[in-house]
Amino acid sequence: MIEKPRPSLIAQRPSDIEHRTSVLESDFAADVRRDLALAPKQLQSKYLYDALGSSLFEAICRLPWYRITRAERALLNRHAREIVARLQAPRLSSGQGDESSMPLIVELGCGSGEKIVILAEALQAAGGHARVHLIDISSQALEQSERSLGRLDHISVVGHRETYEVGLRQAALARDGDQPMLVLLLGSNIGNFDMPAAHEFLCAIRGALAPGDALLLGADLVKPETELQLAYDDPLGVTAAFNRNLLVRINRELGGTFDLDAFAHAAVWNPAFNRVEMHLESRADQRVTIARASVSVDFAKGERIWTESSYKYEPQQIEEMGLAAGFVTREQWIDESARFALTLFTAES
Ligand code: AVJ
Repeated sequence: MIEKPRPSLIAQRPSDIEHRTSVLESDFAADVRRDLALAPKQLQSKYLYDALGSSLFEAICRLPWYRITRAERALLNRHAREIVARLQAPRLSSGQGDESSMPLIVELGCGSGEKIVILAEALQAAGGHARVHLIDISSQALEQSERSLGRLDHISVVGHRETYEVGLRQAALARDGDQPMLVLLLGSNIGNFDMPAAHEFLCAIRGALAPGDALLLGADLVKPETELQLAYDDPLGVTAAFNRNLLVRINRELGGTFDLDAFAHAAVWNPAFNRVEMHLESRADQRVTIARASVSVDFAKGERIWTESSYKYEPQQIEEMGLAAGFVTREQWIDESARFALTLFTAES
């Protein structure tokens, strides 16, 4: 089985920030061109999140069959005080708590910002202050998160419209000295990475942290296939719209000629890899041209474009992934009904 290519790093110095939008856009054409030439054909899942795609994802989060968001929200509500208490405790490494050093909270893939608001409110209720850095590929998601956090006192907010890797690097640069840091990787966003890439990414997070800092990881667990099918191919067709919108985006932004009726949404549970795969399946032999990616692509009837992987985990496996990247588990909270785990790690020296 061929693995999806790892999300590429965008070469970028801090002085390039004013160009970052155009960098992201020219990447889209180059990535589409490259990934549709692979066998099997692929498209990177990060491109699902244009403005409409982000709204469709928000709708998915409200579907009764997609339980990740609600399960995670319930766990966060229940344990927010414990989580933020860790931020206010004296640093393990320094041995001395400096009350003037504000904790830095970094959320990778903040989406609508609903989750970080729960933690920020708990921090505020405990009399704490924080600097929050939000990283998301979607400008709509960033604006929404900034707005909801902006209502809170004692919380400063900086947004980065970036890939995780670049955003994490930028946020880590903003850290001063002895500031305690908490990184949030929630919603099972880690599930989009294949195992080697997930390891590499957790190592990159660990590299941005100091001993005693924390990582809060939300990850969906392996569950019966029928439940996964309903979660990723819902009866209302919202997930199908979310997937097929990628073709709408290519048509609009890159001058593509995809006929939407000629591609069907497919969600496939791959038990060998413990992942749900989303594909777009060609309903006919056809040729598609994408002008601004300078490419023509032939599809056979039944041929698929692989657009996303959503890995599912065993609780123990999540701990092992953390351990392999230099973390130890402090707590693991599990919603047994939805089969979802929230794991709080700390960075070890
Ligand atoms: C936001 C990547 C965690 O994989 O479950 C929802 C995206 N895809 N339905 C996931 C998604 C199809 C979601 N993540």
